Amino acid sequence: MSNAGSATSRTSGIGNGTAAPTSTQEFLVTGMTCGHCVASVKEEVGALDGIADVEVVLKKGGASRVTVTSAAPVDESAVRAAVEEAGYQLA
Ligand SMILES: [Cu+2]
Repeated sequence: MSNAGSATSRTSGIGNGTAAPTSTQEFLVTGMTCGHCVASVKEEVGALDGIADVEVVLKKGGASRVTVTSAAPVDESAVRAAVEEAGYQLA
């Protein structure tokens, strides 16, 4: 698996090496305007394999921050597809 990610995704290192299997990635999503948008994105992204949690900080008319927590890093292309399925775009 390659790490051909983007500047908007990263794997968190909580500072103590190998113990924590949890990956946190952030994505910026445009086009969201309300709680329904947030719910749609959470539902679609949350349905991806291995996703433990999806947090969305809504920014109306801008790029909303979507934080994805999972056991292992998730392919950006999978997140992009899920976001587009919900009707929005990765910034
Ligand atoms: Cu909405």
